[in-house]
Amino acid sequence: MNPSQKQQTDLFNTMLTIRRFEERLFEEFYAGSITGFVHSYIGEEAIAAGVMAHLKKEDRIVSHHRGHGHCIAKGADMKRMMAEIYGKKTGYCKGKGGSMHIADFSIGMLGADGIVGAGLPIATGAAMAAQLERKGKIAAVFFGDGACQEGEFHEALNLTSLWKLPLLFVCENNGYGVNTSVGESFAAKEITRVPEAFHIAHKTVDGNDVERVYQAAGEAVARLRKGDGPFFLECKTYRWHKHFLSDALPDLRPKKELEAWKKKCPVKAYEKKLLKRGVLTPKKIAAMNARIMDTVEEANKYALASPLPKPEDALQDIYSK
Ligand SMILES: Cc1ncc(C[n+]2csc(CCOP(=O)(O)OP(=O)(O)O)c2C)c(N)n1
Ligand SMILES: [Mg+2]
Repeated sequence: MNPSQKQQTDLFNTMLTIRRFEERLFEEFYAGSITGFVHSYIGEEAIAAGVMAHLKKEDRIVSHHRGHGHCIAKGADMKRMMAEIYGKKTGYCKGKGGSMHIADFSIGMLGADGIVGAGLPIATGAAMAAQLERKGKIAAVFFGDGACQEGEFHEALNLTSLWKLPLLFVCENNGYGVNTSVGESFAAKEITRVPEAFHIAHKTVDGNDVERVYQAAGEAVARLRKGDGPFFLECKTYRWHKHFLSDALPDLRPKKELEAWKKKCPVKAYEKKLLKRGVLTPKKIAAMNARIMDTVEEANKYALASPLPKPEDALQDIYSK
């Protein structure tokens, strides 16, 4: 299923929005306005854009520690996202969650998680709820290659396969968990051998090619909505920045490898393709970029001007005391 011209423009717009949002965030982070953890999604934008293009507002997703792209693509409010990352009271979790805990149930974004693999059982539950609700809803879970080494991964594969739950597994295989490569840490070598053992249909695509992701996700979502059980989509990609912005550990990945992947920038590559096809023009791209920059700037100003939560509110809105 090929995207229409409007869908092509939307895919590009989503990727560019994620890129500009994070670039602005980095400026503030390095200027010292933001503290704590920020894991960058730059380089992996095509996955969130290509998958989310097939999800409805009521479909539920679960993200992971590198989750800004998923939030934006699912339609989260950028002001509340930015405020949360700044730790401000106007943020999605009133400033108590930060970058790794942005959730918006009203758009089906069930949240992100700092615990590697912890989103998988939550998403399994969301898929079970969708099955019980019988309204054709599905769930999707985003996780890294590193999460495939966790017990929850195998539990989620087992239960979703046994009970034919409508869960789309989206493995964002960027080749590394922090500085450890998949080859050094994963005995099965090819991740898809594992869902295969659980009789789960799967596909591996170039995660930097948004149309490849879009097509594969489209086929997967159609199967899920028909009730054919879970689907495993592996997207091969690469993160451009070190594990998290303030990480004291140096980036030990080979420089040449990073440079080669940067040449495969998902945003630039698609821009080139859409210009060649005549779907976009330099003028239209400039206008889109200006619109996105304005929205990002507005979100940043909102976050900067927002108050911090009060110390006496520390025990409010939490699940246990
Ligand atoms: C259960 C658990 N183990 C270890 C960590 C520390 N940790 C945080 S992110 C990460 C790497 C995760 O790699 P991957 O799942 O491939 O995601 P990526 O960062 O590459 O996007 C590790 C080991 C953690 N947060 N939770
Ligand atoms: Mg990884």
